[in-house]
Amino acid sequence: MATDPRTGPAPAPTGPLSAIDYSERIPNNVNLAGDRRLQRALESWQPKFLDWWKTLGPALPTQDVYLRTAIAVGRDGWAHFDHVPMTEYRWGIFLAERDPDRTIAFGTHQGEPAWQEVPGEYRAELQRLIVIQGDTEPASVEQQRVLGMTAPSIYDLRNLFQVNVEEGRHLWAMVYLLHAYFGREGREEAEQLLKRNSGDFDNPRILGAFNEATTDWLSFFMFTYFTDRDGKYQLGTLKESGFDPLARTCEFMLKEEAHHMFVGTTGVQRTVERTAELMATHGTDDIWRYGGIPLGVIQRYLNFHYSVSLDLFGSEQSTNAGNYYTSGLKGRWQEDRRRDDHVLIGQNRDMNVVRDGRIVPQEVPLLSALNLDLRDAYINDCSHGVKRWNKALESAGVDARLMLPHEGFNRRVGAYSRHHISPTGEVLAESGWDAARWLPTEDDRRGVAALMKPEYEYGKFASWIAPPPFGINDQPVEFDYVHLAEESLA
Ligand code: BYC
Ligand code: FE
Ligand code: FE
Repeated sequence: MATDPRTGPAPAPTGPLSAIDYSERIPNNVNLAGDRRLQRALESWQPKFLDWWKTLGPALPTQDVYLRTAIAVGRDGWAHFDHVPMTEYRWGIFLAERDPDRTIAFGTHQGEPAWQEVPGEYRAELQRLIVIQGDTEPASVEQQRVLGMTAPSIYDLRNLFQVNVEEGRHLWAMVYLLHAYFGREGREEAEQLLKRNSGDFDNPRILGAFNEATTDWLSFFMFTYFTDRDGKYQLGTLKESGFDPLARTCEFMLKEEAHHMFVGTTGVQRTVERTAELMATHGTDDIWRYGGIPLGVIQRYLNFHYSVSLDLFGSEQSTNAGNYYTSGLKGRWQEDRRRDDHVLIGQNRDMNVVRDGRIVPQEVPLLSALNLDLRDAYINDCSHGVKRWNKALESAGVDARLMLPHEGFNRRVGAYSRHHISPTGEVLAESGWDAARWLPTEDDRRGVAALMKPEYEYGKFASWIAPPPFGINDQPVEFDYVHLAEESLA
C-alpha cells in the first residue's frame, strides 16, 4: 500500500514489543519515544484529557482506588493491582503483540499482508470507524459520572471506577490511532472526542445509547451487561481488521472488556438474587417496602437497555457494513472460525421483515446483512446471562422469569423501527400502541432512586443487592477497595 500523502510516512514498525514503558509521561509499548512529533502531539492532548476527566469523569471525591493497571500485553501477568489516586492512573497506549506474518482474512484483500499503514483509498472509512468507536468510550464515563454518590458498596464503587478508567484508556487507544495514522484530520477528530458530550443538546455523542442517562445502579449494571457487550462484539469485528494497528489495539481492549462484562452479569445477578430472596420470604411481588427492586421493574430496565443496545448494530441491511467487509476494514465475529470463502459474494441468508402485519423471513444477500450477522451472535450471548439470572429465581422457589424481549421491540434503527412490536413479538397496530408500559416508568425510576443510598462501610451492601461471593484479585469482599476523600464521608 502506498503512503498516504496527507499523513506522511507511517510510524516505524515497533516489532513484537510487549513490555510497557512506565518511565515515559505516556506509558506505551509502541516505542513512542522513537517518534518525537507523535509523542509531542499526544503530550499536548494529555492535559486536555485530564481536564475532561476532572470535569466529566467520576464526581465522587476519593483519595485512591484499588485499580488494575496493565504491565505487559502478553498472556500472563498483564495486570497489576494497587491503590492509586484516580487522576494519577497511568493511562497509556497498549497494543497486542504484532504477528509479522499476519495476513488479511477476508474480503477482496484476503491473503495479502495486513496493512501497517492506512491504505489511501480506505482512509475516510477507517477514520470514521475509529471515531465512532472512540466516541463511545468517554461517553460512557460521562453517563456514569454521578453513580459514585449512590454506590451500593465499596466493592461496587471500585468496579465502577475500574470500568471508568479503562473506558478512559480505550479513548486513548483510539486517539493514538487518530494521531499516529490520520494526520491533521485525525488530531482534529481527537479534539472533538472530548468536545461532544453525552446528552448534550447541541453537541451529542454519535450513537443513540450513549446519550441516554445512566440514572442509577440498576441501569449501570444493565448498561455494562448489554451496552458494553455491544462493545465486545464491535471490538471483535475490528480485531479482524486488515489495518493491523487497529486490530492489535482492539485485541488488547477486549481483554479489559471482559471485566466490564463481569460487572454487568454479576451486578444484575446479585440484584435478582436479592429480589428473589425477598419475594420468597414475604410471598409477594411488591418488595419495595422490604428494600428490594420488584422483578417487573428489573424486566422493564432490561427491555430498555437491550432494545437501545440492539440499535447500536445499525440497520440489518447496510451497504456500509458490506463495504467495510469487502474492503477488509471490519470482519465478522470469529472470522477465523467461519467455514466459508470469507468473501461472501453471491451468498444469501434469511432476515426477518414485517409484512402485512406479520414477521416473516425474507432472503437477502449475506454481504448486505453483516450487521444482522453480528447482532445474532450478540443476542445469543445476551441470552446466557438471562438463563443464569432465571436460575437464581428458580433456586429461590420463585415462579416468575426474566426474558429478553423480541428483537423488534422498541427499535429506532433498522427494519423494525417503522413498526410496533410487543416484547413477545406481536406486530401491533398504531391504535392502542404504548411502548411505555414495557419500559421503566417514572414510578419505577423514582422507586429505584429511593433505594440508591450509598453504603460506604467496608463489607456492607445496600438492601437491594446481594453481596458477591468473592472479592477482586483474591482480596476479601470487605477489603478497603476505595479510600474516600474526607469530604465524601461527611
Ligand atoms: N445511533 O448503515 P447503517 C462500545 C447511523 S460500543 C445513531 O445501518 P452502519 C462501548 C450510522 O452511523 C461499540 N446513529 O449503519 C460500550 C449511519 O450514519 P451515516 C461502539 C446510528 O454504518 C459501552 C446511518 O445511521 N463501536 O465500545 O452499518 C461502554 C446508517 O446506518 C445508529 C462501534 O459501533 C445509532 N444507534 O453501522 C463503552 C464500531 N446506528 O454513515 C464503549 C464502529 C446507525 O449515514 N461503528 N447509525 O452518517 C460501526 O461499525 C458502525 O458505524 C455501526 C453502524 C455498527 C455503529
Ligand atoms: Fe470500552
Ligand atoms: Fe467497556
